[in-house]
Amino acid sequence: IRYNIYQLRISTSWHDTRYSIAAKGLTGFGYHGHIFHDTEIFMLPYFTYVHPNIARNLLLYRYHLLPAARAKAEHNGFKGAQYPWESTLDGVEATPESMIHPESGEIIAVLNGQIELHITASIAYAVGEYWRVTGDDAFMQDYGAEMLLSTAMFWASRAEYHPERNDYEISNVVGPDEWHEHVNNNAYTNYMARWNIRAGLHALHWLRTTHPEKAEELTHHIGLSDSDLDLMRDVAERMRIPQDKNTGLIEQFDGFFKLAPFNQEKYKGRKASYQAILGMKPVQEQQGIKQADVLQLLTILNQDFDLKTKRVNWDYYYPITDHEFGSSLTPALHAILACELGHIDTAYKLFLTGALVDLEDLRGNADKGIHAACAGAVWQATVFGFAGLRFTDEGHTTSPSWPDGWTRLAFTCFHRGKPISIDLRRS
Ligand code: IFM
Repeated sequence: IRYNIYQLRISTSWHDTRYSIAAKGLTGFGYHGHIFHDTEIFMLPYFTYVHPNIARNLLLYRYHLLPAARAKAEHNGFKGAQYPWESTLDGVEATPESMIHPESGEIIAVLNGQIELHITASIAYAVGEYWRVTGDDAFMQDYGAEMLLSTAMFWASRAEYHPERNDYEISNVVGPDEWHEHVNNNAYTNYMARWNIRAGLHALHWLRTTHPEKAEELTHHIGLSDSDLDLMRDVAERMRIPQDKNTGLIEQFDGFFKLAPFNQEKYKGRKASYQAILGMKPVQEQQGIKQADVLQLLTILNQDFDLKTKRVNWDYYYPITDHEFGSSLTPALHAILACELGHIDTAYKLFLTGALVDLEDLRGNADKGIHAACAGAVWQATVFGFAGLRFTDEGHTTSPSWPDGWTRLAFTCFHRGKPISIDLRRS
């Protein structure tokens, strides 16, 4: 755990707000130093809870790049701000258009820069979490509200009205599971987009109540009209979320359940990802997935879902995810839900897969640099998973799950500026 925290910590600056943390930190040339949702979803929680001033710096990096995000939205015919999937110093989309697949050697088109949209909501989510945990109203007033509203405007203009269903959809995207491209209504993207719009509306309401002149200035600055606000409310109200009302099962995207079923057992002893074994097209025709998608949603918006919904989705998606050779991002993240659902042995196995990814070079690619998102997920698995820490408006709660041999878990986090020392003993 300390090794992973060390990797996070050495990648940041105490003062500088001009850059963020690359997928490989500062340790290697993998992904060319580019910055992904890895930072906001996987690493930022550590900083928000433990070093809020660094979290603020990392969010300011995104704030400074709003002009580029606005230009990207405008270029694509949308309003507001659309952040790039891969970002560098200038915030211009830096995703390559094609690449040689590291395992299969195939030349594959990289569509993420064009259609992996959820990064915009990831950044908004990180702003929202920072505000909730730190209570830093000054940040919200000066920067956060603008980020939340500008990104909310993007989603409202990107969503497409579907007259027969009288709802809004988001078509032609890639969700976190990057093995399924050009999908419609990826549940993660739609849900996060709706969350983003609601967070923007909430921030505006807060600003109008607490600093009306600032709210006026901001709406003018970002060109937010009353009709934009009406649209935002309507999209938030009618966003399509593909979920079975009775069972709570969420369909990863329209048509996912119609794809061929996937059986991991068939590939026991394999030495590569399902995508490398099967090839790009066949993998798209099956339900095997690269990384947490629906389960990532249930983990990061934990409080939105009840236990029954978490269980039914876990039972469906956990067995069809490539935990071994898919993405390094999610095994440790899965440990949080596994703890909540009482699967402690599985949680511990997933946690070790994350904790040792670089120390034991489990994926054979540590020469390209460390897996920084995974390092963040290891911290989250420890604190949100095994300790079960949750911050609420009333304070905090813990709900420990003890892997064999663990007897104590102690750490300090900050809640609204106050240090909270947690010391859990198994006895
Ligand atoms: O951002 C990730 C993505 O979720 C999966 N592929 C690798 C990227 C960089 O780590």
